[in-house]
Amino acid sequence: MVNYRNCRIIDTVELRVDVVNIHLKDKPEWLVEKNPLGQVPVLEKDGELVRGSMNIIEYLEKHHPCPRLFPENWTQEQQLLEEYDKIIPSAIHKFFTEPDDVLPELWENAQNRMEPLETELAKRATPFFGGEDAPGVLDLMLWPWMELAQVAPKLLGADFNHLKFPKLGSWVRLMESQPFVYKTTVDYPTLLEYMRSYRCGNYQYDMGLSDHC
Ligand SMILES: N[C@@H](CCC(=O)N[C@@H](CS)C(=O)NCC(=O)O)C(=O)O
Repeated sequence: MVNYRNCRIIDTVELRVDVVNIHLKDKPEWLVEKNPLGQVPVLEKDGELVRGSMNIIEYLEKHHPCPRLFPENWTQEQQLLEEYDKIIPSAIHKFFTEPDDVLPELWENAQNRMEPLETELAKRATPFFGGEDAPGVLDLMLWPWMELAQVAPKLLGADFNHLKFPKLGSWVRLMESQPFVYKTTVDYPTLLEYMRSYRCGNYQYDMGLSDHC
């Protein structure tokens, strides 16, 4: 039982998993047996339960060390990820729930929160957060939020601002072209439709799932 974020990691590690998608507004009773918090993701392997996306990545790194997910400077990267996790997801989540009239303000706020990502990419001077050639764990963990950030501004008739975020914009294009992304991703129009339906209280958790995990 995995979620959106971990699907990309699992595809990168090239593991075979049986994915059980959960309707989070109509959860099966057995979910709390797997995770008392009633949350996804949970990975179950030979009776062992691993809960939470970071714990799952650590588990995969330990049991499937090839390809290596964690860079040498993982502690430093982890701090950065924790920092981003405090500001980016909460800004994006609001687009699912907040009324139309506050959307422009929300987008302004979300863009402000993305500025550290642009600065970090400029500082690193590499196409990926993980370096020159391939995405690292930071790229993988940030992507789901940045993917939603491509769609969220469309709710207010705007677009992701590539002029304001040139490095992040190039990174988005590069990430879109990664096989593990397009193999596990729902296309932007479907994602937008999902966001719109969620905003109306119509929770379409199965939307776009036929070809993806
Ligand atoms: N920090 C946790 C967050 C887990 C989480 O918030 N999961 C959400 C879905 S992305 C969930 O299960 N929400 C349903 C609920 O809380 O009832 C992680 O990264 O695994």
